[in-house]
Amino acid sequence: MTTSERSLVLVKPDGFKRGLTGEVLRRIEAKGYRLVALEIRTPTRDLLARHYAEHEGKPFYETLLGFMSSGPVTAIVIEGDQCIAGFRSLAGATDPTKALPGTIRGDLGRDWGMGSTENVVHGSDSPESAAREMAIWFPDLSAG
Ligand code: D4T
Repeated sequence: MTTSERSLVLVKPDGFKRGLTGEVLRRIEAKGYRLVALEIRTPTRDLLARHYAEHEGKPFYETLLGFMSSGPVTAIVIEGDQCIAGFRSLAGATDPTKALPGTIRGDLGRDWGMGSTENVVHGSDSPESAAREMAIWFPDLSAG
């Protein structure tokens, strides 16, 4: 049985600035996931407050929003069998220093000591998060 699904991926401002969008797309396509939508934009604080609503009030919230609104990001919708969990595996652990080699964060990220976790990419963590995040970043995208 296939369980084709969609996930929201972001190449965060650190990854965009370092020219890593192509490398992230290469890994997504090499894995066999399909690109459904792609847009470069600098997110507003309002959009980020919706995206990171679950983290409001946490100690890292303000630095996280400051970092994520600091420049362009590449927002991508991917599609494929179990691509939500699959992309999380490709991305690796949240802390780029601890992320395993072979993963995007393990190969391309490290702790830059900027006060915020600059870990190259974001990927939705559940079907519910994916639906919520795609509605925020790509409100005109049809569910199909
Ligand atoms: P995202 O959501 O960006 O894909 O990352 P994760 O799913 O791997 O991690 P998360 O939701 O727990 O954290 C969201 C975002 O906040 C930053 N962060 C997180 C941070 O700056 N300091 C912290 O202590 C934590 C836990 C990094 C990712």
